[in-house]
Amino acid sequence: MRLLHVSDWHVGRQTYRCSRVSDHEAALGEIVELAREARPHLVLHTGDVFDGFRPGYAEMAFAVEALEELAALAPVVVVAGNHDSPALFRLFDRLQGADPRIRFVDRVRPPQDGGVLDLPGADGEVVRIAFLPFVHANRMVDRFEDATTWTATYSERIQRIEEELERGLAAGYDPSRHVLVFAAHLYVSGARFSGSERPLHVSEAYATRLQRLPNVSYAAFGHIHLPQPLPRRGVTGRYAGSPIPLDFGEEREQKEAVLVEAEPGRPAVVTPVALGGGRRLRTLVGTLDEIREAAPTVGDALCRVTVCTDEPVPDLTRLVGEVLPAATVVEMSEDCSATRLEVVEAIVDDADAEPGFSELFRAYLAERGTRGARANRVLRTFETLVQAVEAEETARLPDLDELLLERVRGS
Ligand SMILES: [Mn+2]
Repeated sequence: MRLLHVSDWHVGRQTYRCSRVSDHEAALGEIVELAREARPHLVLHTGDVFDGFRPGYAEMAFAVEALEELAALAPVVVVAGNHDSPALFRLFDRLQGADPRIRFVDRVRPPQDGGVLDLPGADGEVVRIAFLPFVHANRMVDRFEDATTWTATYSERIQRIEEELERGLAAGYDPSRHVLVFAAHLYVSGARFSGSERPLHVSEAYATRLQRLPNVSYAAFGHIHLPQPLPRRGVTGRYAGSPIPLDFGEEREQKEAVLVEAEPGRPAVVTPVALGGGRRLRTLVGTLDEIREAAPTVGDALCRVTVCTDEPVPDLTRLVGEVLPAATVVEMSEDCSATRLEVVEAIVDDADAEPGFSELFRAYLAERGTRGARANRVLRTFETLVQAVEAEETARLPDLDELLLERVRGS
């Protein structure tokens, strides 16, 4: 049998408030095209269909349409990720009726209650899949646990669930007929991140081991956005990763979907298939001339741009737009040497003393600069204000109007 494994679509995602609809259209179009060519017997989505817990109607329609296009080619099973709403998945599942073409697995269930499913493969084969949707650390998985295990670590609890699912996979297992698959939305310790995963949900508290992963032909994992094999020798499985780069941490990642050829009693053959993944993301830092030189390689990428200047340049946003005509600039900043404090003197006499407001502000300006006005004037004004507050008097800032004007001209 042939399996198409996809994951982490994050439909509805914005990058720096820039819609990613066109990128999702391109990437999901590629996935549907790949399914048309490869003719899988099953499509498995390992979670985070949506970016938000309450997706908008347009996003729901968009994702469901993509799943329907896949379902026209093969049955589809979707496992809930940490970004997905289990309640919404339950509702979607209910609307499918008794013999659904698209199944939504909302949460961890015991094997006999939907935790393990038998689906038809090719030539009388049976694809037997165990599901491990995302488990929040603070939720009870009551049907798996008695009260004595509530204090176990997340990893230990997941291990118990995996053991239970393994018993379900093994019940009546026929090596000449059954292909075993494990589908999870889970962080496995040792996997490399993209940086766009929700930080808490890839923290050490959520790290699990693959010690007790059921012995399956293929383990389909979601949650980590960088496509990669599972971090353990002897386990055949992959994180399919997200189909588009979701954030600037993923600039250089090759996105993919995974095709798996599996036969009963044989190791699976796993083939990652490269996806174009919509527009690329680029971070550009340099002088305007350097950015102009890089322009041919930038194309229609989403860009984060830092322009290095000697003096504040008015109208910089327009100038950058002119040198990168096809790009979408989602963030623009100016690194201007005149607005940075060049010399940071050690003013603190007593090394153990806490730094005062002036020292902290000076350090901030030295690091971040200002948005146009000269740094020394900004620092002087700030110090005048601090002194006025300390002396409980009204500050006189004869300089302020001029300073604001300078800032306006500068930006
Ligand atoms: Mn995700």
